[in-house]
Amino acid sequence: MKEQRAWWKEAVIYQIYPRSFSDSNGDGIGDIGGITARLPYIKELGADVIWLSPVYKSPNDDNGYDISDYRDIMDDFGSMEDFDRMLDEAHRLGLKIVMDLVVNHTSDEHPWFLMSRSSLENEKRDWYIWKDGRDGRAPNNWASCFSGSAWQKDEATGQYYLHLFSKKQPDLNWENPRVRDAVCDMMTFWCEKGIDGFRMDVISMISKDQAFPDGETNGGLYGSPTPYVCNGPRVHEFLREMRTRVLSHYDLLTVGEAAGVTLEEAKKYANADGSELNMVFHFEHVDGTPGRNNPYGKWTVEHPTMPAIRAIFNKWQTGLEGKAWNSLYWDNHDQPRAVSRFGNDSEEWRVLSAKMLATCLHMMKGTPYIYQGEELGMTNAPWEDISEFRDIEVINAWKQNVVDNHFISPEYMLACFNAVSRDNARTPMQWDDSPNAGFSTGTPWIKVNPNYKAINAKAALADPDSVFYYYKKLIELRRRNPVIVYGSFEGLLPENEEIYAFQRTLDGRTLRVACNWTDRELPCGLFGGEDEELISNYKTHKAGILQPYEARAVFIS
Ligand code: TEU
Ligand code: CA
Repeated sequence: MKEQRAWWKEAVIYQIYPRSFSDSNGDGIGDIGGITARLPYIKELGADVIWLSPVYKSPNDDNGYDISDYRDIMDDFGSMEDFDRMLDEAHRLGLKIVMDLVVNHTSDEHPWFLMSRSSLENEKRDWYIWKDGRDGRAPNNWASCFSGSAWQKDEATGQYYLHLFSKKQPDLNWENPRVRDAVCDMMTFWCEKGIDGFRMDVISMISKDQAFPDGETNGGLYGSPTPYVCNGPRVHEFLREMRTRVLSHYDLLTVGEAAGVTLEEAKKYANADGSELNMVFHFEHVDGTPGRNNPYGKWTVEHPTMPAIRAIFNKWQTGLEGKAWNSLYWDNHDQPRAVSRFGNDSEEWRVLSAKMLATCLHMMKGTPYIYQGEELGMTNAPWEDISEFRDIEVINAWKQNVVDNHFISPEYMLACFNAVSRDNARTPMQWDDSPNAGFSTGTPWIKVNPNYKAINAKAALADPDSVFYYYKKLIELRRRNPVIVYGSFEGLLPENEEIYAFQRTLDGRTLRVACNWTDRELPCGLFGGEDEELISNYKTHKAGILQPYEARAVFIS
């Protein structure tokens, strides 16, 4: 099976979370000026595309994922002129820019919602999802992803509106064709500016089961909306419409964030026939462990095991082969730091295990995403008190589970936040060892990880053995070796609990990859004397052995 070539299959994407990337004016908040100044750094790394988390006008209830004007820039980040300058400069350097498209919901401060909530008769009433209550309570039992009910009663009319995220993020009603018109117009506005693609926020959730049935509670306080909002009845119809009306007119990278997506659904979203999107992000390797029946939802302190992670990746690698395209990621702004979660962030093993994880992911089939700081091996932060957190998910979960319901002990809740909270990804980018890690001359909006004196970009750029240069090499190898992009995938050593191994084959040439996920030496018979090494995180090898966290990618003869 010959894969069709495409630039977005060959590319590597670097994700920027603007608030935490680089502050150019000393107000403690990262901004567009900061990004523009740092573009040469991304160029040096070798990434081809930047995915920008939202930079639109927003009251920042959820750091920009609550948009009040899709055609303007957030005051904290700068102006539209600043944006245009950044886009020009990126293009001049040969970097593409992919925008975050957040259209499952808007901010409650968006003029559309202000009109919609004003009266039952307003022409925009039907742009959002309004329902009468049931016996003085919410229309159904659905939980919001950010704790509490997914419904908020609005005093002006006495009806409830749906918000699958915070109550300042009301869900748009995609059943209404005027809403779809407005979204398409807005997307065209950005495409005409010359942007290079869209990462579509929770795009799997835009079509709701119109019966709005109660969800299963599993003994919890609220029911799960997942089966009624993820991969809903009309989602593929809506995306095909979007393709016809907007996407097909431009040469874009499109990636859907697809909470709740299954392999079968992904084959539709990312169909190789190009009818919907280029690829989707699935969540199985980041929230499939320790398992969906955790009474505390996502909150856990457990480390996922390699065999569990491998089973998930291998299923997606072989399942989409020739039918759809994978996206590959460990880290993003919603996840804890990969080296802390999947690797080993101790002083002894941090660098080796970060390189091992990078090898494992970048040698798989799909388009790799790197999240700011991942290329430095940045780690989770030590959180000592609830007051240090900024994420609405953490703040609401603490209130619901600890303060209001005594459902989770404060000690355990804090341990869970240390292990998996999103703020681990949102501490400022560590540029150098000067105050605030060189992120800002003011007071950062969120605390800086105290390990910045050792872990920072300046130190990495001065050290040829750094995690940074290892990522740079992985990206270069991808450019020179089509087998990394287009080769078929085959899992190896399926019974081995500690070595993740697989191989890729193209035009009769086979690249074999083996990664030791432990801090011990392990026997491994996958490599022989004649092999030609592509990359490894060790300079010397031991015959028949993988050293602690050793990763190797080797052409076999
Ligand atoms: O995330 C949606 C989503 O399903 C999860 O990543 C979710 O935020 C996380 O699992 C909570 O535990 C997207 C954005 O990436 C996220 O930052 C936003 O908060 C969310 O949508 C709402 O726009
Ligand atoms: Ca700033």
